[in-house]
Amino acid sequence: MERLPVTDTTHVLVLTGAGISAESGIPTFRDAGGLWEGHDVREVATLDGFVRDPLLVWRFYSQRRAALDGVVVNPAHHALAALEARLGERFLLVTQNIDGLHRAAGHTRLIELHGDLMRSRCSRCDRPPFEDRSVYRPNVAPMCGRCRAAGKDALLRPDVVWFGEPIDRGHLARIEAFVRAAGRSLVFLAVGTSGLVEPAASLVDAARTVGGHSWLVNAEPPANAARFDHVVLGKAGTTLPALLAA
Ligand code: BJW
Repeated sequence: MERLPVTDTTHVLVLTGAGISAESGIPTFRDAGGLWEGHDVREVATLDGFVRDPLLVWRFYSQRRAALDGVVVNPAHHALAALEARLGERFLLVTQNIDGLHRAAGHTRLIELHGDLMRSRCSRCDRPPFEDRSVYRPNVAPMCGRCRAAGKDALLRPDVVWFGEPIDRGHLARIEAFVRAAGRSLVFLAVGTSGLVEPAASLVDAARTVGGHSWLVNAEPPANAARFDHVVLGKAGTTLPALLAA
């Protein structure tokens, strides 16, 4: 079995997607039986879809909140947490997942690029996003209490990033700084992601630009597989612990 090449100077940037949580029992998006099966992506993953039918979108996210109950981290999450513990400042994890499992595994050097399922924010006012574990009834679209107190009506929305919405510039700057500082000592590792969604799908190119090496662990070859130096096909829960063994 191959091992990720990690020396005393190696910097590791990890990108994870839905595939890493699959063995915790959370469906991916695009695989058969996935979260979007039976859904039009434009209806549940864009602001326009939310404006058109907030009840449908809240049903989708409330079901996902309910489904997280009792879900636990799997060996792939643990293997990455152990790598962060070994590397410290030379490690950064970027996840597209909103399930909070990397935090549960103990990561601190973590960027949740697409938000957090268990947070909501107002679709109108600038109150900061807040923890919200509520599973709303199917006929309820929650309203912002702060706006209501000011005599206005405004919907709450999940604190996630939908298609067409900007990624937090602070997150992108932190990733860029890490990649630049690492230079040729960078190892980029992508795990369980289809390579279809930007800007995450192009991180592999940023790693190549600075002379780093790129690795991919995925159940099947994703859209951007040809852009990686090393491709390891297999399930993250079994493959990653072996690849990252000290
Ligand atoms: C396993 C496994 C196991 C299964 N082990 N593997 C450039 C070109 C073209 C378009 C664009 C572009 N730049 C931006 C865009 C537009 C758009 C985009 O990417 N469109 C594409 C469709 C072409 N991007 C955006 O709009 C983004 N915004 C942006 O870039 O703004 C620009 C900007 C930046 C800064 C300032 C100002 C402006 C936002 C994208 C937001 C995506 N949001 C979603 C929903 C989040 C909330 C939620 O979770 O509901 O994020 S969409 C959805 O896709 C979700 C996921 O995080 C994301 C990626 O999915 P992922 O993780 O890859 O899952 P799957 O299911 O697709 O794949 C799983 C994989 O795992 C599969 O390959 C399996 O084989 C594998 N697998 N089991 C290992 N056990």
